[in-house]
Amino acid sequence: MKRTIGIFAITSIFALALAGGASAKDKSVRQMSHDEMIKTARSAAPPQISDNATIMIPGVDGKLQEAVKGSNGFTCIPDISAQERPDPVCADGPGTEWIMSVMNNEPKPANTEPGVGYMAQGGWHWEKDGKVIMDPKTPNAKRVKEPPHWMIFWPFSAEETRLPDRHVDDFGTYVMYDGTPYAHLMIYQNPNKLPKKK
Ligand SMILES: [Cu+2]
Repeated sequence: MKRTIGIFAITSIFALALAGGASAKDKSVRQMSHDEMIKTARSAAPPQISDNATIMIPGVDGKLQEAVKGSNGFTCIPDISAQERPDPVCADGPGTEWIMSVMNNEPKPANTEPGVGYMAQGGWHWEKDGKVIMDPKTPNAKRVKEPPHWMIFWPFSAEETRLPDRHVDDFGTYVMYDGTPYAHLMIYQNPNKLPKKK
């Protein structure tokens, strides 16, 4: 997951979409119906998690609001990066605190214990010199589409864990945003295709 541009950006993009009309090719969240947004949000995680999750979707003002009340402590959101292809996420309680901190541009995440998050449709991030960076406005930042993955939200250290601080091609497990309060573990394995437990 990348650092998002925040609620204000989502709001203004939403307004732009309304003014400019929808492109037929890519269906971003702002062009979706209420039900399509819910379906997209749920697609981030396996059904045993997303079926009973709380669903938050952007209202007309762009701000997230609860569309479905869940029962398992997970929350799913249809889009976090406001790109042309949505990147839905489902996360548990601490994971959702982490995501909300990113979206609100807080200096550090609010979760006090590790959280888990699923992005089975992949996500977006920005890189410079091979390393993932938090600010998409960094000069010469390159946008990268992430494959399906899941995450553990805790400030892992690449040095202490001996894990890399960047991905190789579309594979690997690595510490994203290493050395920052938003460091977290990225696991490039499709959470919707995990082997069944025996
Ligand atoms: Cu990430």
